[in-house]
Amino acid sequence: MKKLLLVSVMASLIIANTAIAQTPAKDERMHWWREARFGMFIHWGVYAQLAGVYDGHVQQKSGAEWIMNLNKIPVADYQAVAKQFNPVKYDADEWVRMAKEAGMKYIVITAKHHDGFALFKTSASKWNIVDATPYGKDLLKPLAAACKKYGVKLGFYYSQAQDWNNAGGAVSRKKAADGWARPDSAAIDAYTLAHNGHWDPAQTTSTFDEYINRVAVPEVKDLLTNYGDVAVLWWDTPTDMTVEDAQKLQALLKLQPNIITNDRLKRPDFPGDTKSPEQRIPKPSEMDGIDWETCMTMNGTWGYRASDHNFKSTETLIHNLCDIASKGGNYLLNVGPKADGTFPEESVTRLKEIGEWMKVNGEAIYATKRSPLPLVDWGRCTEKQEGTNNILYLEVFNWPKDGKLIVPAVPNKVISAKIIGSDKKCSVKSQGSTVELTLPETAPNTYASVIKLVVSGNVVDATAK
Ligand code: H79
Repeated sequence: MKKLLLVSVMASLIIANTAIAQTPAKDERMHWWREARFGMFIHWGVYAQLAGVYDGHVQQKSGAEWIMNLNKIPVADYQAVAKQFNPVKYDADEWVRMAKEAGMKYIVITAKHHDGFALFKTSASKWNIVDATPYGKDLLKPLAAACKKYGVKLGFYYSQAQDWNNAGGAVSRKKAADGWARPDSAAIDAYTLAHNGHWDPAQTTSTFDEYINRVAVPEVKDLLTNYGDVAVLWWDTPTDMTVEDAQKLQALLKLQPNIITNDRLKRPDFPGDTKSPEQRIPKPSEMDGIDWETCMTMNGTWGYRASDHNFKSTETLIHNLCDIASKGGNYLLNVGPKADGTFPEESVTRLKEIGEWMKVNGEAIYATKRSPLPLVDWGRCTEKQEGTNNILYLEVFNWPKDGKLIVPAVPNKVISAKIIGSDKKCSVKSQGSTVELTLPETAPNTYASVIKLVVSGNVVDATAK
């Protein structure tokens, strides 16, 4: 047992060292990402055509990008859906402009999700936008061009292991969360149990190893070769991956020496650069000294589900962004475009409103560091160094009714206090290590009002550890 452990520790050291030898220092690679704080996730593919409806059944819950697996749709039937996928209204320039105006600094798009459908031309498989749909054009090429034009970084999500259409791909065995099952579900259930999750014989005409060599490796090579700079490779669900499989994919990353990857290639030997909490914001102490990014849906699904209008409010989304920044993380906020190539109306409105807030208050988010303050009940705090001074951005969610805002654990001399985007006065009184601000009666911003407090010297970290 001890020997095994030693071998595995040595193996991870070798892996880590190779990564360091091939790429610039991590701090250098991570620089833009640590300043960016806010990005757009895009989940798009053939599932958008179904929009959460299969065979008359309307998916009531969760991810519509899982519809093929949840409903055990036969491979041939799912591939027939692609014959209708024709996103003639797709305008990559418009998408990137919307991300940019929302204040997002990078985009990560599902180049291939678990259904195996490639949004790009590849010779590794016919199951791609050019060969399998009437649209017939690469979707990532114009996106890469628009990202370059607007100075937005482009990243690719790639489901390296799960692939429900390309033979040999892995399958995670899941049932519909809303309890629905096909009439033949008992037989299908038995079949999936006996076939490592696969429900269609067409999925097993090849081995997982062959799938990695035939599909995943060449497709990732295509992605890292044909689209200019790729800022992020976002792996997902390492189902059935071996260390050897992961090494083959990891080796391709040298094609993009500055690329940043998450921790989902294969656990635990391939930690990547960033941790990736999904649909949750970690506790302040959980991610100390770690680069992390919370990915989250605006409603209840990643891929477009026509019946889901249950969107988070703009206020919640802005509060989430502040919360994440105050804990030192990034927010990767999802949009699930429709099959015609347009964003859902609810997403467009929210992106616009977030953008208006960011235009005024963005300095409280970009290039800031986690809060040095203990938890406060009025909102969140981010921090930035400015020469020998320290800027505390106080994002006030609950505007004080009595006009007094208490900032604890700041014994430093206060240099100035200003409400961002407002001419109204804000006076300051320091008492020991407490700063008391006297604020105007009403909050200047409906979502979160930011006060920029400049103090002399460093604010000592007083967060609960
Ligand atoms: O791409 C998004 C998800 O589809 C993917 N990761 C994010 C970024 C993901 N793959 N697997 N998982 C998340 C974990 C498993 C989730 C499941 Fe379910 C629970 C599958 C079936 C039940 C969520 C709920 C997806 C479908 C229903």
